[in-house]
Amino acid sequence: MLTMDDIVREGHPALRKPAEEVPVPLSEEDRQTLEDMMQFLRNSQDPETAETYGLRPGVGLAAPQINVSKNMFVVRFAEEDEEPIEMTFVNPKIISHSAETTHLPDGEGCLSVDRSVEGTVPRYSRVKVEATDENGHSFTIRLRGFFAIVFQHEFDHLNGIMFYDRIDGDDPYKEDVPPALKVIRSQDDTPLSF
Ligand code: SB7
Ligand code: NI
Repeated sequence: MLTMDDIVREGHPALRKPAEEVPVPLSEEDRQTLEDMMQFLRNSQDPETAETYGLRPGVGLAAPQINVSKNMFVVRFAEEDEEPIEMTFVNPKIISHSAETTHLPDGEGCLSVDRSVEGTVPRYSRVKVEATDENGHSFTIRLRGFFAIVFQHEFDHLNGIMFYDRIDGDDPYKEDVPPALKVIRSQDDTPLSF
């Protein structure tokens, strides 16, 4: 089982290195790594298990954070009174994003960062993503709200970007600056109907 000891912290080169494409179909080892990562999120979100093993709760985990330099991450979170959403993204690509930007009012944190960093982390409000799941099936999904923000935080890890890189050094609470993102098509400002 993965614990906080498996998570690399700021200063570790794995967090700054662009990750490698994952061969599809996934190897048994890569599938197991993803399962271990998802189990870490489940454990970290269970107050009792988190307390027992000293886990910080997390809604996402990217492979470079456990020193596996591969383009894959897992996300898990629950909206009030709903079953948690669990999703695995392998070789994700951002096809398009909204013009509109957003941010979390209380800023962001990271399991690889053992301090709080204040400031606005600009994110796109909506992203359209193409990726492969743990079974090697490709899918396209449009994300908005908190999910879109978490996706962009994890996607950044695959490119060696930390959330605080996106905070303006001179004006940490500056808003509405479009975040630089690698996009494979173009800007898509069509409203989403879901
Ligand atoms: C706040 C927290 C996260 C994403 C977006 C906003 C995830 C924190 C856990 N991670 O360090 C995952 O990379
Ligand atoms: Ni992080």
